[in-house]
Amino acid sequence: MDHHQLPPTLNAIEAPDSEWFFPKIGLVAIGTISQSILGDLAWRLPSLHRTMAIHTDANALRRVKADCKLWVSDGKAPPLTPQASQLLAQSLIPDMAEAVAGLDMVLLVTGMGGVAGTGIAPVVAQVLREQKILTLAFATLPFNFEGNRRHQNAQIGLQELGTQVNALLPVNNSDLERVVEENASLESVMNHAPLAFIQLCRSIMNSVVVEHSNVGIDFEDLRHLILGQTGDCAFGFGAASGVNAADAAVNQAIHHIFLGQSRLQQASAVLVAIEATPDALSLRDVRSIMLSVGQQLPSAPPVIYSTVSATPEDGHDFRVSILASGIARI
Ligand SMILES: Nc1nc2c(ncn2[C@@H]2O[C@H](COP(=O)(O)OP(=O)(O)OP(=O)(O)O)[C@@H](O)[C@H]2O)c(=O)[nH]1
Ligand SMILES: [Mg+2]
Repeated sequence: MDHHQLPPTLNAIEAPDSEWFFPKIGLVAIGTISQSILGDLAWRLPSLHRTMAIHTDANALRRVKADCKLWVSDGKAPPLTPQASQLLAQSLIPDMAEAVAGLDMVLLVTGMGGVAGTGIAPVVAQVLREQKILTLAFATLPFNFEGNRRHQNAQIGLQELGTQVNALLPVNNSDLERVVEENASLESVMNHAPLAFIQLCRSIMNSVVVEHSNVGIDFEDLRHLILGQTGDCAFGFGAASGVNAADAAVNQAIHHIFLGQSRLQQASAVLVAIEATPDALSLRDVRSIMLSVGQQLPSAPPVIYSTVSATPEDGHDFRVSILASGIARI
């Protein structure tokens, strides 16, 4: 044998398939928002292990597609307050625990301010925390025109939810009025933020499931560094094609209404997820995107990035999502 040639076993990396870690990710949608999330948005996520819908409204639950559905009810009258739905939810903790068992991460989606999501989401989050399942919660806050009562309930619900989850990503529905056209359909307005969240998760999931990415994210980094910060999260995104697409996309993301430069500047950790068509992605683009984000971060917090070579779903050449954590509540 040529002495330069090592015996094959010395160079071989012993990594049987069973030792690869592919996190099992579930999506739990609570209340009315489950209609849009589980209607046609969640299927855009790759490698979703389980979907679950939870609601007080049996008819609404019948209409959604989910691996598992939980009706929060005493079988008589529907609960009329968030407190009443919370009490009912508490009696279903064993069912919730069974439904989420074995998952490594959950994307929990709800709308705050009504009866179902506000009361039930903190209970689900508590179950997830007890099982040490990494939880990223996305919660919408009511439009301004929905009235004070709803806003007060929403703030209470958000507060309760925030203490139970690893990371909370609130989005103000009123901000939508500034990003969508005045005469856009109600459905497209309502879907805008949940869709953006799903697309953010798609980028993240493509990055933690190694086979889809060229620069991936370590699941433990996601758990401890990005989603483990004290404070809330915010995200922004941008998409562009053609000349200077990378710069255009990152600038849109930095200035996106859900994120806003001022919130990005407060971040104590940042994740930048880049999706681009394989022939559009160059090292120069990645460097330029990272420099643009870095310039917004005076205290130089840790920044993780991932790149996925795959045409973004909306057909653009580039999609950049920025998730900032450790920021003050909206
Ligand atoms: N952007 C967006 N916001 C939603 C959607 N569904 C609900 N919301 C918001 O979430 C808040 C709570 O939703 P509700 O339907 O009032 O509450 P619920 O949790 O379903 O409970 P109920 O009072 O039983 O209907 C609403 O005030 C809306 O602002 C949605 O699909 N998209
Ligand atoms: Mg509702």
